[in-house]
Amino acid sequence: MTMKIDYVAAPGGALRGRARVPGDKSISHRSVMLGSIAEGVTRVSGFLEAEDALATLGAFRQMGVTVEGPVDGRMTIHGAGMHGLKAPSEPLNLGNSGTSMRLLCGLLSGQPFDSVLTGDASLSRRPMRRVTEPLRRMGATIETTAEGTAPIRIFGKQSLHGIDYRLPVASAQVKSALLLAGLYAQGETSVEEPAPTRDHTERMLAGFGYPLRREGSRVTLQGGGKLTATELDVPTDISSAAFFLVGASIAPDSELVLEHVGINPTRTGVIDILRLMGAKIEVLDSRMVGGEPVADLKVVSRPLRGIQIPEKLVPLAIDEFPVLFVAAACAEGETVLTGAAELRVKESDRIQVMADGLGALGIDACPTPDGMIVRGGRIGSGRVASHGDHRIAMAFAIAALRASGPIEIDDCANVNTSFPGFTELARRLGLNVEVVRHA
Ligand code: SPQ
Repeated sequence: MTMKIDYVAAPGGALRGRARVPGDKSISHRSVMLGSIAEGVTRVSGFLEAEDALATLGAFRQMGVTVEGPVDGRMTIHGAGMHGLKAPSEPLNLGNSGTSMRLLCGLLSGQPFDSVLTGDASLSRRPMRRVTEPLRRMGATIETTAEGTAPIRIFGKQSLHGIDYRLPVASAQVKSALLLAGLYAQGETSVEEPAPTRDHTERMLAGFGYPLRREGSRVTLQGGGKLTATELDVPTDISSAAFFLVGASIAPDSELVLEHVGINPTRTGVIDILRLMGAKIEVLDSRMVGGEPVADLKVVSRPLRGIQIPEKLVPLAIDEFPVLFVAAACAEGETVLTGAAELRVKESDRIQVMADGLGALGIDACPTPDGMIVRGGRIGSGRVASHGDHRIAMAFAIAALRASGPIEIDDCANVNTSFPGFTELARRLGLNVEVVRHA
């Protein structure tokens, strides 16, 4: 019988001290993927040892790649080369991880063997046509269910050709899937995005010595090259740091320094949005680490005000909205989010689930088709459902810092997909959150 995990977060408290959150999830996935198809030995440090990145690692092990570790975030990948992956004998189960599934659709479309990708109930509901449709245009043979969801069956031995594709939605996962397929395609693959999205794939390909051209909103590569092994130091994940950036902003008397955080400009929308709301966040000691900008972030509590969130910041903060809605609930006045319909197709429908949870805690949160209107108020006590979504679970734990009574959060086991040790770290910094296990 599997154990269920709930959280009970006690009201009040302040966040103080210094902390290092775990490694960046997006970069960790990509380190395994590119390290596995590179020539030579890639050494990785700072790897995120959480379920999502470990699902990617497990998939490459099933395809014959030898990896030592990870131990304390250190891992050695013995690259199999562009054409060295082996046919997996069983379906590749990617758990809860959309990034693993979508990026692998691209990479596996170019292999000489067949493969099947599966996931948990949440991943099996998420839309996959956004990757399978352009991959078919590149010559891939790839099947989904009639609803366009997993399981996904990819037929190997297809000859791929490059395409020139404009993304209909701003998505780093679709862009990355097409670039990974493009490595195996004849000719050039170009992807143009309607708004900037995280560019870790492009940066890391360059780090592995693979030439690519970036012109404005378009990135282009030529198939048939090779990747050369390298050393990678994964920064800590700004999407995990975000919980504490909001927590320390809303809890009076807080002062926190978060160390070695990735501040790639395609990920820092959360800092910009919080600053527009009046937060005090300082970026200290900015430096480059392995092709990615990194800094220490100092945050001190400040009263927040409601804002209209600029739509251009939405893709740059896409995973931070659950906790940004908590910031909005603590702000003076109304916060309005538009242009964020993508939130409805994440691990849960993050608009509806957050509106329901905030509503249960007495906050006026009105969901709209592509966003939410949140009126700041007094957060009450109550029970909320995370729907198995890691970011919802952590967001409501943070909300307790300003609640009038305890907040009980259902179904929090998936916090381990992105942030192992969240409750321990939160307690050390001053948030009193307990884990309750039951059958
Ligand atoms: O991997 P998964 O499940 O899709 O994870 C999420 C998250 O909240 O951790 C989204 F639910 O992050 C995505 C992010 O939303 C990770 C990602 C990436 O690494 O390329 C890109 C974003 O998704 P998208 O659909 O906008 O490309």
